[in-house]
Amino acid sequence: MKRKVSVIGAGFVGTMTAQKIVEKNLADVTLLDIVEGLPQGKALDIMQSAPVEGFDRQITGSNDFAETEHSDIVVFTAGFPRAPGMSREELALKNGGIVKSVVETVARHAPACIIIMVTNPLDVMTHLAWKTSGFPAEKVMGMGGILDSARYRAFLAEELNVSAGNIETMVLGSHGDTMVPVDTHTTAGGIPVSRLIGRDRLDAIIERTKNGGAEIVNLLKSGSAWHAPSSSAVAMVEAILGDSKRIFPVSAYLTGQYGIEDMHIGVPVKLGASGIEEIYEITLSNKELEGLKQSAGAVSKTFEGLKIS
Ligand code: NAI
Ligand code: 2OP
Repeated sequence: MKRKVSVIGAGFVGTMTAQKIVEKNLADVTLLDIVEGLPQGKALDIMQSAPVEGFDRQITGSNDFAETEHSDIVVFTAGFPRAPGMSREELALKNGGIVKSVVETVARHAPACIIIMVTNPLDVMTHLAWKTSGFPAEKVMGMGGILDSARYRAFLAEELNVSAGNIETMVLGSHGDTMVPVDTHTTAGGIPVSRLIGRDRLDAIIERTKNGGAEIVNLLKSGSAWHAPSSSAVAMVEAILGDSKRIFPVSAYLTGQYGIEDMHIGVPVKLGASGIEEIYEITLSNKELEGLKQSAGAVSKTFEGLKIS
C-alpha cells in the first residue's frame, strides 16, 4: 500500500525528517513551506540522491498546504526556534499563529491523518493542534520525550562506556526544563543505573539532559538541533506506519491519568496504526509525580496565555 507523509516546514528539522523517511523507504513525502521554492528545491535535491542511496519513495515540494491531501501522517515542524532572551510565552504566541492557520488547512484536506507536532513550545503547540483540528485525541501527539530520552541515553552510555542501545529510560513531562527523567525505569542492560553511577554524577547527567537543547544552541550560535530531533520524529512515523506497538514517551492528551486533565504532556504510550493506542500509567515516586504535575501546570499556564480557543 502507498503511504504518504507530509512534512510542514522545510527548515533543518523538516528537511532531515523528510530525507530520513524516504531513505528508510517508509512513505512518499510532500515537503511544504511558506517560502517559495524552498521545499521544491530541497525535495528535488533529496530526490536526486535516490539512485545513490537506493530508495524508491517519491519526494516533492510545495507551498500549497492543500497538497497534504491523503496524508497518513503530517509531521509539523514549521515555526521559529526560541531566540536568546525570548520567553516561552512569546515563542508560543509566534508559533501559535502558524500552527493554528496551517492545522486548519490540514484538517480540511487530510481529515484522516495523524498529526505529529515538533514545533516548540512542544506540548503547548500539540494541545493547540489538537484543539484546532478537532481530531480524536489519539491522532494528535507531540515529539519531545523520545529526544529527551535519547539525549539521556547517549550521556549515560558515554558515562558507562556501554552501547547506547543498552540504555532504557523514560523522560516524561513537558519538552523543556521541567522534564522528568524517571530513575526507577532507567537501566543499562536491565541493571538500574543508580547501582552503576553515583548519585552526584547521575544528577549532573540529568541536569545536562535537561539543558540538552540549550547546550547545542550555545555551540551552534544560531538555530537548534535537528539530527536527533528528526531521528526521534521518524521513529514515531515508523511505529505508526508499521503498526509496531512500540512504547515511547510522547506528548499525549491526558484525561485524569497521573492526576492531570485536559492537557498534553509527555507520558509513556503505545504507538500503532491508530496513533496513540494506549497511555500507560506507571508507578512514579512522589518526587517524579510532583515533577510531572508541575510540568503540566507550566504547559497549561502557557496555553492559557495564548488566548487562542
Ligand atoms: P527552521 O527555522 O530551520 O525551519 C522552520 C521552517 O518553518 C522554515 O523553513 C520556515 O520558512 C517555515 N515556516 C515558517 N512559517 C511557516 C508557515 N506559516 N507555514 C509553513 N512553514 C513555515 O527551524 P527548525 O530548526 O527546523 O525548527 C523548527 C521548529 O521545531 C522550531 O519551533 C524548533 O524549536 C522546533 N524543534 C522542536 C524539537 C522537539 O524536540 N520538539 C527539536 C528541535 C526543534
Ligand atoms: C531541542 O531540544 C530546541 O527543542 C529543541 O533541541
